[in-house]
Amino acid sequence: MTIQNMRNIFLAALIGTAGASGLGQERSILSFYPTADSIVAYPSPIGRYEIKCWKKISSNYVTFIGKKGEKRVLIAAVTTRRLKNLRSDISLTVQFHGPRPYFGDITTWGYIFDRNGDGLIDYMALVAGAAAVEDEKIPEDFPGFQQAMSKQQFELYISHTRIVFNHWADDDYDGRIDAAVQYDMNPFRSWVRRYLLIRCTKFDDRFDDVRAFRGKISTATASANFTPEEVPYYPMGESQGKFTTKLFAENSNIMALINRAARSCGLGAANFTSRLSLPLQNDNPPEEPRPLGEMQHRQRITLTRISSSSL
Ligand SMILES: [Ca+2]
Ligand SMILES: [Ca+2]
Repeated sequence: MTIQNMRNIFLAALIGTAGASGLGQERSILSFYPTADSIVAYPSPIGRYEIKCWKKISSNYVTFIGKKGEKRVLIAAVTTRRLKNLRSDISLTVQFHGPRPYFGDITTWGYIFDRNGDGLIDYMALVAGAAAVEDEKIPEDFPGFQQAMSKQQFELYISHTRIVFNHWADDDYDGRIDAAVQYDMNPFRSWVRRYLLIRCTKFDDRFDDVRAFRGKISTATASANFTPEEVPYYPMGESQGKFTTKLFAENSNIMALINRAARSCGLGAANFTSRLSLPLQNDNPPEEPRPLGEMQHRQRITLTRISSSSL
C-alpha cells in the first residue's frame, strides 16, 4: 500500500465519521427547526422570487416558488385559484393595514424542505397567521384584549408583530407528519405567548414528547400539559382549543399534494433544500425532554395562580 493510498483511506474514514455524526444530529424536527426558523424569519424581498412551476390537482393549484436565477424551489402555495402576481398574492413579511397585521391574500403557503435529500418534501413551515410574539421584555401587565394601548405600547406591539409559522415534520420519512412546532397564544392578549414542540416519537399517532419554549427550541422544557391524544393550546382569536393528530393528518395531506405536484413538475432532490445543502445551526437541543428547571417551576406556579386553565 502506498502512502497516497493510506492517506486516501484515512481521509475517507474521517469524512465518513463526520457525515455519520452530522446525520445523527440532523435527524428530527429538534435539530432542523433552528435552520428552518431562521430561513422564514429573514426572507429576501418577494421581487427576487418567481414562479417556477404550477399544477392543478383536482380543485387545488399547487405553485412552486424560488429565487430568480436558481433552480431551487423554496416556497409552495396551495390555493383554489391560480397565482399570477407574486407581489400582490404573497407577502413574505408582515405589513400593516391600519392597526391590523396583514400578509397578502394567499394564506396557504410555506417553506418546503427535503431534509434527507430523497426528492420528497418531509418538512414544511406553513403560515399560521400574523401576530405579535412575546419575548422576555414584554411586561406581564401589558394591555389585554379590549384594553387601550399607549403609543409606546403600540410601537412595541408593531415591532414584535411578524408572520407566524407552524412547522410540520415527517421524522421517519414515511410521508406522514409526526412532529410539529405549534404557536400558543396568550389567553389574555392577542400575542403569541410561546411555542409548543409536539412529537409522536414512536410514530404511533400518540403524543409522547410535548415541550414549550420561547425563542430557541433548545430551551424547550416539559411545561405544557398534554395527553397522548391531545395538547391544549390557544389558537389565534379563539378560546382554548385542542391540538390533536387530526392536524398531523391534515398537514400530511397538504404535504402529499405538494409532493404529487412536485413530481409532475419534474422537481426532485436537486430542486429542494436539504440538510446537506445548509450550514448546520448550533442550537441542537437534547433529544430527550429536560426535567423542569427551578426557574420554569416557579414561573409555572405563578402562571397557574393567574389562570389554572392557561397552561
Ligand atoms: Ca425527503
Ligand atoms: Ca412520518
